[in-house]
Amino acid sequence: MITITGFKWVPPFARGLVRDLRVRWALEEAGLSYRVRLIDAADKESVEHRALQPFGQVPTYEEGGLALFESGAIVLHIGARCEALLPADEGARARAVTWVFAALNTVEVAVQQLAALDLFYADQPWAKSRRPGAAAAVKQRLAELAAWLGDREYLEGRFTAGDLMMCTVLRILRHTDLLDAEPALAAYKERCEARPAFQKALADQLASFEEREA
Ligand SMILES: N[C@@H](CCC(=O)N[C@@H](CS)C(=O)NCC(=O)O)C(=O)O
Repeated sequence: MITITGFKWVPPFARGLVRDLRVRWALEEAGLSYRVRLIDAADKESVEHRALQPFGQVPTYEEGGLALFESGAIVLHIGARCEALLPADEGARARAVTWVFAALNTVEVAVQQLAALDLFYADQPWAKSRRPGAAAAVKQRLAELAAWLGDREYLEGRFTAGDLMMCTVLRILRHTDLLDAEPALAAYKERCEARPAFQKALADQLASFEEREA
């Protein structure tokens, strides 16, 4: 049985964004059954959790004797068992992997810097002065991504793990209006979110928070 980790509770601004969503979504696309171990702030500092995730974060993935961390690595591992995530054709597969890295290493870097300023440090004077530059960097990445997407439905024409990852990165911008400037990109994000596997993953993540508050 596959076991992944998520958080027992996060503040409302983070719900639906916690990165176990990526893993849940990939597992749903792959039709693999799994259980979710929900952890709290104390658990994430435990020796047991640090052995799974050296940085004390979620998600993690365990199956048999294998333990993985980093959402990108986990999604690619699941993708190896799911043609909907990683195409069988070698070249198409390499392109899908390329987009996973682009999402995490080129787009998320800019998006996360802005999100950190807005969501964690908004009241700090240094954050206020850095925000215009951070927003400009995101706008540039969004424009570049939109230019690539053009009239494609997905980054490589068909849905892949690259779209899964890119969609979850774009979702981090939901507290801003930056995606409004790129309607094709907003529509692309919504197309990815309309997938039944995403809907199930999101509903399950949100349900675990709601259950705790009921
Ligand atoms: N690069 C990691 C980032 C994981 C990450 O940032 N996880 C957040 C939740 S979305 C977390 O655990 N934050 C708590 C912490 O960093 O202490 C991945 O993609 O798995």
